[in-house]
Amino acid sequence: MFARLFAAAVLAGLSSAFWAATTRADDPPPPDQVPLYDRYQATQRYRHGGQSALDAFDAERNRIPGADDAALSVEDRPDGTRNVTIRLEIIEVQQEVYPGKRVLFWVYAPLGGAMTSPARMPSPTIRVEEGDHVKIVLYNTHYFPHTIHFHGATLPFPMDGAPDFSQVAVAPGHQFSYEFTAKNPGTYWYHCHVNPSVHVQMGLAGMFIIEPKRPDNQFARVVVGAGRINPMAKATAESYQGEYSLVYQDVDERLNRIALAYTDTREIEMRMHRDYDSTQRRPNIFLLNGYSSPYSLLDTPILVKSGQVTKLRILNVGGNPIYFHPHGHHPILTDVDGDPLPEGQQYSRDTFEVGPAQRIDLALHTGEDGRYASGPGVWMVHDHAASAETNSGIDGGAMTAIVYDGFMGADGLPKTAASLEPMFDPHMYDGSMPTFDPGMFGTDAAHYDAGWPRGAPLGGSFDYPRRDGSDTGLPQLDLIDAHRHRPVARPCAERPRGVQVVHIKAGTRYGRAGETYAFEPRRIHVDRCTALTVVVENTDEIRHDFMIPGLNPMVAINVMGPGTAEASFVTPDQDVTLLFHCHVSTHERHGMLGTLIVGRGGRLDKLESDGIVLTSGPDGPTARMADGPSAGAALKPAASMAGMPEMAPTTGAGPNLVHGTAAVVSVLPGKRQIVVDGDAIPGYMAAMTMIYRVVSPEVLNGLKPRDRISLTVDASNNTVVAIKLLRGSP
Ligand SMILES: [Cu+2]
Repeated sequence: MFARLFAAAVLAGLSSAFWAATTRADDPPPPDQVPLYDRYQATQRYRHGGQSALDAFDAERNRIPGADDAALSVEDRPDGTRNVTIRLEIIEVQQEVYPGKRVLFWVYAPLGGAMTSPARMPSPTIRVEEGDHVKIVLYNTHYFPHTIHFHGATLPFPMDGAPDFSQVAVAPGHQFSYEFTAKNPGTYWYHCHVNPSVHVQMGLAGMFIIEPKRPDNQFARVVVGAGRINPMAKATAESYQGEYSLVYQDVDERLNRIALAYTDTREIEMRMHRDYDSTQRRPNIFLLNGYSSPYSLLDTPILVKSGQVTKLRILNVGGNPIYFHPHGHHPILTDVDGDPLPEGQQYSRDTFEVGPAQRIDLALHTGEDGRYASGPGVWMVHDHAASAETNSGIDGGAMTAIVYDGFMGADGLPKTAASLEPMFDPHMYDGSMPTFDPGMFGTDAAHYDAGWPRGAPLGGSFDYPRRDGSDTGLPQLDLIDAHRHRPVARPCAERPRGVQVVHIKAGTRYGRAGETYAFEPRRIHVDRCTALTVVVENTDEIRHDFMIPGLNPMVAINVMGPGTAEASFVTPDQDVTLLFHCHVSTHERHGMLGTLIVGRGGRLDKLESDGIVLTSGPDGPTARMADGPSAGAALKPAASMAGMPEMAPTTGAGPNLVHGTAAVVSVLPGKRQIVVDGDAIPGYMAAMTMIYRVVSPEVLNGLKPRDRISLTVDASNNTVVAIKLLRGSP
């Protein structure tokens, strides 16, 4: 059974010096030094093959960014087939689907690493080859039961993922392995089958592709999200020059809001599964590969050249049909629900209807052939259902474009007749911005609302559907808030005066009413300036990521259960109360946190004011203090702490500037915040998605999502003081 222990006191930044100093001999080496080849058996073709085999192999063995190495393994078998093991967990993500609109989703995600997860909408595109011995392990890290149903795939009954029918649904904290041999190449999908009218619509669905068998067929088995498939598997490359997976989904945001608005898991169950009536769902958001316009255009432009044929795999996850309409082109229908159509039954249309759960594969011919393709340009591709052409009723929707060679701009947006820049203004979608240039109506934006007649409507009053506009003020819960993770104390710099060991249990069995996951105990007393070993026993069959964010350097223990892992550090030489939590944000939100009281403890109010609410009720017993070895025997951690790079001062000191690079996720000038996918800043912060505060909104001027930036952070208060746009931004 898979039960890898992974323990490290992680300095934010994962500096290799720190790793070298604190990891034990049997610990894995730092992630950036792990050769990834061992996950695959290099084929003879790769060892002696040409460039294309090499490129394909490189793409296949690419690390899934943010995932644990165990998320995917591929092994050759003597009979020429392969064992493919994919480990998925369930993560709650908040995704900004169009400018200013953040929506909570549940997604399957490749097993995450320490403090990171490659989760996004839609759930990953999974690709296997005909004949593969597929094993997909579902780790239910979520607070509700879930399964995986491989829709359309031929597999044994116990693997059907139908709760109660073929299996007991996988309970929170547990795992289940779906094992089958991949048959019948084609485009399928997978989704949760527990309360599917809710769980599928929350995002628990992704594309599942079975590739035809070919010798030395190397391709990426797990594509995070969907979109461009590169490299193509061999059979596709025989007939096509490009390939895209296009996953459509409609969202009734009122459903998704429930999971964000409430924290008691009993209340979420009641409101989502009994109160919410899915027969009255009213989709207001329309996603292509997890985004709406204009982000969908940035995320999945269909890049083509004249004279090519591009394979489009289209899946409709939503509750209503989609009407796929590419401008200027008549693609040819080649496959329906995974089954290839005989040549004589293939046909072209300009609008394809795809019902819920259905898949179609299209051959998109590009160029100017006078019949199927109208020539180079930037051709809109959208769902022609009227509501699906909008973002909550305002022009937008599940839209992308066929972008010909030479029409893609350096900013990642196609070269269009007018600038697409205004589409990125959140005011466009909150109803506060006039649709057209006010000059057209003889006024300007400042006077637009003034002096209308506002008389009675002609023919008497009438009603019409209005956007409800109730979309402000959603908390951002799943992102890593730099402020909340700011250091409040640092280890004692002196030689520790004592040794303590604390044991913390983690798992579903420690949850109280309304919780799913919890630690026990939740309140731990330790002495000041003591060499402390924290032993985390995870009794679940999933991972927990114990973390003390306020300690500088941070302590994190990622432990796959059932199992035990530990880390050592020296407690601060001050009376302070530190929060510890599970870094899997869903676990923290629903109860998995506690306090480490150093000496007489200190105030926690600053941390609590950031949205963390400590669970009420009687606290558990204080930690059991083991009879530790003599002080001299356990000083290794202390010595390594002393060798740490200088960190941000805890209090009072002046600015301590650190520099890093990042990609912009979203810009929130009103809140003086920026959300970034940050690269690691050695000695300061690991690579992760972060919300930073900025010293002033002006710092954010001119920035837009996807810009590559360099940023200067005042580490003493985790505030961004300067941002520079990097050249060559996409
Ligand atoms: Cu956890």
